[in-house]
Amino acid sequence: SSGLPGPTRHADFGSIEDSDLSTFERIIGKDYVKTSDIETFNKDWMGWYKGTGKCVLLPGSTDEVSAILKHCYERRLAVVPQSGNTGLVGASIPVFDEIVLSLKRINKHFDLDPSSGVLEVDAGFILEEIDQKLAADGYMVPLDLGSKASCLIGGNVATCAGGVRLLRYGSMHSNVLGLDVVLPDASGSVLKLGAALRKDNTSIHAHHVFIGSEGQLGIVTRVRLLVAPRPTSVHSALLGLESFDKVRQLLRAAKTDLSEILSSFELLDAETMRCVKENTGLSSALSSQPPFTVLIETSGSNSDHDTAKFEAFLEKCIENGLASDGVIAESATEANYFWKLREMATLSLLKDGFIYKNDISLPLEHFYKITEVLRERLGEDVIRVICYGHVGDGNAHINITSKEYSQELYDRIYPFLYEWVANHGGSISAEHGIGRLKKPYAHLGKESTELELNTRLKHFFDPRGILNPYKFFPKV
Ligand code: FAD
Ligand code: 2HG
Ligand code: ZN
Repeated sequence: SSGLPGPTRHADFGSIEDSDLSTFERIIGKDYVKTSDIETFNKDWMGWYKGTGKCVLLPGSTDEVSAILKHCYERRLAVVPQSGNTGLVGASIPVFDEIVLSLKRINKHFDLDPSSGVLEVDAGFILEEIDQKLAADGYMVPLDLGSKASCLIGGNVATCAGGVRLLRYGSMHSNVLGLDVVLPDASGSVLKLGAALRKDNTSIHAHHVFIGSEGQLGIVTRVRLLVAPRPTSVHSALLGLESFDKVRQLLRAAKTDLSEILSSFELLDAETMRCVKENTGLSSALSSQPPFTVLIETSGSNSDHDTAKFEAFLEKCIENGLASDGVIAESATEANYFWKLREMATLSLLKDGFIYKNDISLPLEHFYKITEVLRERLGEDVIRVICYGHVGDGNAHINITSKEYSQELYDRIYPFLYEWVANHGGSISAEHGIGRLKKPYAHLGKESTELELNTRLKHFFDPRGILNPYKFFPKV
């Protein structure tokens, strides 16, 4: 719909017939087979893409997913798994008439072992809901994203979601201990991978293959997750810095001095702050307007200890000139305000019009350079080029906006930007994935042997190529 590059429908796929709908109604019940009012399932969060899916299925259990996939395999019907539909690479919606398989109703099983901190949970739980349920036992989910009120844990696994606390708790690969996965094969095989155990070296840990597989290898229906103790003492501060070199030095100092209590280190450049102010009215809590603002958070269990450590660190940063400005949150309300500024970066951009969204990893020595290069290259032809993100993990969100989609601008940004990133030792997708958006560039910076392995894995798990076609992994 936006003019972004698009594929053609695979000729060997079947088309949904009345007999298929009857089969689905037998498996999951008439109420959960939807063929009308399904527009929202066909539109991605960004509004870049619009699918023409004609049918949405809402199964309530792993067995129902298995029966659906068995039938789809027999009939070569293509299927798109969909969770919260908050993905940012156009991967969670149909391209043509693929069936949407929504995981929303698979949200009954929730079993926490409070002594080990291992949670076994159905894939259809909303991330924030899991977090709230865990609070009663003094735990929390070890990931936090701006989309937490809508995304589902199965979607987080399928995208290998990162977020604002990866720096402290590690990626989904660190915390997912096992998965139940349904395959799109002749029998709709149900794999029970890994265990509800922190340690288990009795197999090849195959669940990791499905983490970040973007719904193209199997459907995740249950997750075994290591959850984190909920901190009782959390502190946040905003610091202003005059150069990106100082941001790098500050990160190094925070890792050394704050050490085990450091839980977040997020960047907002001056253009991001301007965008948030112009488009939402929210002003920075800093009194100055420095080129870079860093949001630092600490989490621990002893407020006196953490406060002393944090304040000493912040004082030192001001005294030695690393930071030119700083403000500590004096209350939870103030801390929430700092986080709102950070989360609003994504939402504030929507007001500009069309967004060329980029989620890249770069070695810190090159981290900010590409933002400057793009500003120079695109000049007045764009509304803005802004950079924010998880600088503590080397992850930059560079967003470029224009009033509406322009093919000419697209061609000036891509492949230039992604080639620059690959040539500087970076990744063209740090955490959002490849999906449909980045498929034309997925080979950049990758060895052909790795791309071939992806293709072989796709064929192994999805022999007819019916699961989430036209995206990241090619059909064989
Ligand atoms: P969906 O968007 O529904 O699906 C995403 C992909 O996973 C699709 O390919 C889909 O087919 C597949 N899929 C979904 N469920 C399953 C399943 N059960 N089994 C197999 N495949 C499945 N991402 C980050 O990494 N870090 C962030 O900080 C972050 N912040 C965000 C902030 C905002 C405001 C928004 C809108 C998005 C943000 N995202 C972020 C992107 C997005 O929220 C994540 O990618 C999230 O993990 C997607 O989860 P979802 O439930 O919405 O999945
Ligand atoms: C974030 O970190 C999300 O806020 C979204 O990953 C990034 O808006 C973006 O580009
Ligand atoms: Zn992010």
